[in-house]
Amino acid sequence: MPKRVRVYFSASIIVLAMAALLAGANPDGGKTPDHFSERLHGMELVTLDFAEDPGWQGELNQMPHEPEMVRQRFGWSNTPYAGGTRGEIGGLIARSVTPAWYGIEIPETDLTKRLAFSGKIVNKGGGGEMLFGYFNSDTSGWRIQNFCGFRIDTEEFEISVTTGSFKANGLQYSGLFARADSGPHDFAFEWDPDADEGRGVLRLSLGEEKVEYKVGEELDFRAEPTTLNRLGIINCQKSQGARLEFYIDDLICEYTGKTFDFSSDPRWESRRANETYEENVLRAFQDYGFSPTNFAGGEPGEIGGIIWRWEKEYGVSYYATSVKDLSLEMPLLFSGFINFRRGATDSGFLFGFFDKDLAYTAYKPLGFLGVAVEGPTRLGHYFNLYAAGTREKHRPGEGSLIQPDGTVRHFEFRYDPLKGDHGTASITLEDEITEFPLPSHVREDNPIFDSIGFLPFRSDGLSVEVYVDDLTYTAGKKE
Ligand SMILES: [Ca+2]
Ligand SMILES: [Ca+2]
Repeated sequence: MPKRVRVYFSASIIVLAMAALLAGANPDGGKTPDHFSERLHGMELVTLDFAEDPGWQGELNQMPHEPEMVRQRFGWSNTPYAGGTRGEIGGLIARSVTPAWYGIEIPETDLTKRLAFSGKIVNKGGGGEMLFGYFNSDTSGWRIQNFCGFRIDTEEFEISVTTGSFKANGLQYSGLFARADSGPHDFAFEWDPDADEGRGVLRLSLGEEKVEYKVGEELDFRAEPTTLNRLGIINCQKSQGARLEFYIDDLICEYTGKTFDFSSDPRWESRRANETYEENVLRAFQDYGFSPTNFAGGEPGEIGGIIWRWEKEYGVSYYATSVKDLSLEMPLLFSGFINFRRGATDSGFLFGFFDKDLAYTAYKPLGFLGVAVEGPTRLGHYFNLYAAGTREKHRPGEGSLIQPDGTVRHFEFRYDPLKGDHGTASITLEDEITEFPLPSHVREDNPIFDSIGFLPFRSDGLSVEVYVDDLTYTAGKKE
């Protein structure tokens, strides 16, 4: 991950921001009258800097667990499994959220260039998965940020590209490629940025099979910031799991023109590729709540952590504090700073006002008003409205995009009951404001909110790591 300067927000700046809000500052800079701030005068606002544990209530939010040992055993191997002469790369690779890789440095490149490599490969099975291709030594994640190559497991094969801005696309399929008993095979991978009228095509051949995939129907992947500086093997950074055994030989890196028969140890760089380490981020073990860290604000102490997607059957999971009978007839607000440190395809969370009794009565939470962070693979994660009455949810398709890049961002959620036909939510993320008129069915249900805080999304899936600090929220009506 590139180092970023952490913006240091002092308490006084927050007070000024609040003063501006109460004075009637508008998202558009105050050009139009905004009575929201006047209406807020009747409401009690609470601001927390989380310097100490605020004593919020939690259910299954922090689940003590033993770490699991991850044993990575991949790199150069003095074996002949992939079909070439003795000496190859590969071994046993385990899934874990913690990155492990083995690769060779290449001159920095991006997706405007043709990127290709070929060789021999054998998939010996075992149940895990691995990625091979061009990547960036400083990035991680699932899907891995800055990647161009393929992924194999024991059931499917995937060719894919992910930009530095977390936009991903690719093709998954099963068949000969994935079968552990079918190799070794010759393979050739290619990213052709000029094909399909410049939108970019991924190609792969393996043995007799050939596939081609057009990635750029909705997005110009070449125009997105992407930095690739290694070619090699990376573990799949999902939750922990079984190990895949595979080997690659007679590799040709077409980008540098180098060939490798691996007859002797090439001494490529590695990170945890031949180590045994403790993995604490384990699937379905929630670990969010008060945290003494300072990822999201200037002073230590914040709320958040690791939030897994979740099944109703696992029980109720939340971390929240009480608010006093808030409803959609009242102006509502929460704001603060957020650091979305790690995200994955098929991960997300909710933050906002909710009704504890209703939140878990349905597949998707009911009785909720706030923000959902979730999104489609090809674009990343949206910072989006999630509103639900007592009968059904309302989740519009688009909001601001938020990247899981470790940046501190300011956010504000306003709900104005008098704006639009049925009330309007305005969500600000940094300098981007999105307005969402509420649908009539949510307003008519008029859910009552007794809590504000974090809720996991359903259903079962992967995790995010996220922190919130210097939170201001509507806690009730003034007495
Ligand atoms: Ca060899
Ligand atoms: Ca703090």
